[in-house]
Amino acid sequence: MLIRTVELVKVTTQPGDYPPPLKGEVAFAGRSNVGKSSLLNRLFNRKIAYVSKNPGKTRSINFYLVNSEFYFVDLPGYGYAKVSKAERIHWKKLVEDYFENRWSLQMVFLLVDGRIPPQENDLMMVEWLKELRIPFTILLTKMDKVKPSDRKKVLDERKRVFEEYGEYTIIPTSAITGEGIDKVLDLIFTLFR
Ligand SMILES: Nc1nc2c(ncn2[C@@H]2O[C@H](COP(=O)(O)OP(=O)(O)OP(=O)(O)O)[C@@H](O)[C@H]2O)c(=O)[nH]1
Ligand SMILES: [Mg+2]
Repeated sequence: MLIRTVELVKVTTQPGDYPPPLKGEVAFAGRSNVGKSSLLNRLFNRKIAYVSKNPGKTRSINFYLVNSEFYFVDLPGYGYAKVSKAERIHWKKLVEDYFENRWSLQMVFLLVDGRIPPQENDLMMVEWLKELRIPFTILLTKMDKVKPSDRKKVLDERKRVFEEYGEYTIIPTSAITGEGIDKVLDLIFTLFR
């Protein structure tokens, strides 16, 4: 299945303020600056999600309508140090409501920076998703920055860390080279079929 049309149909900062559920929905979560918006653009094959060198750009939940049938949802990033306590609390409320009440959510793609070991807040996300029984897949981002000679070691190490939590699919990706993009799209369209 191909992505034919993409439209940003809803930007929300209010818990519960979502568009009507459709045939399928997946969401993209991860630390600020991990590359969520860039990966979405690559999946969509167009520059529609806002990308910046400064972290903390996506503060809202952004719903992208794909092929008039499905949503790909860009979640606000976590772990950005320069965010106030009030904003952190708001983030938690917003994402918590989405995770707990959005019954049409089928899978979360948890983006983790492939260049560095998973951080404490990444592992907290894993715990949280497990607790909520939301199926998730781990996407290692920015793999173009991992030296080919380190690649095997990096992949083995990441696998070892996440295996402590359960059996999860881990897909290495890059918004630059397009690595992993077809795998992610295949997985999504298998879910939506
Ligand atoms: N080398 C490399 N850089 C990337 C990749 N993906 C994203 N970046 C860069 O990382 C920075 C952050 O990318 P975004 O896509 O805005 O990250 P985000 O997760 O949406 O960030 P927030 O919206 O702040 O949560 C930008 O400078 C991107 O160009 C990648 O696959 N490879
Ligand atoms: Mg973003």
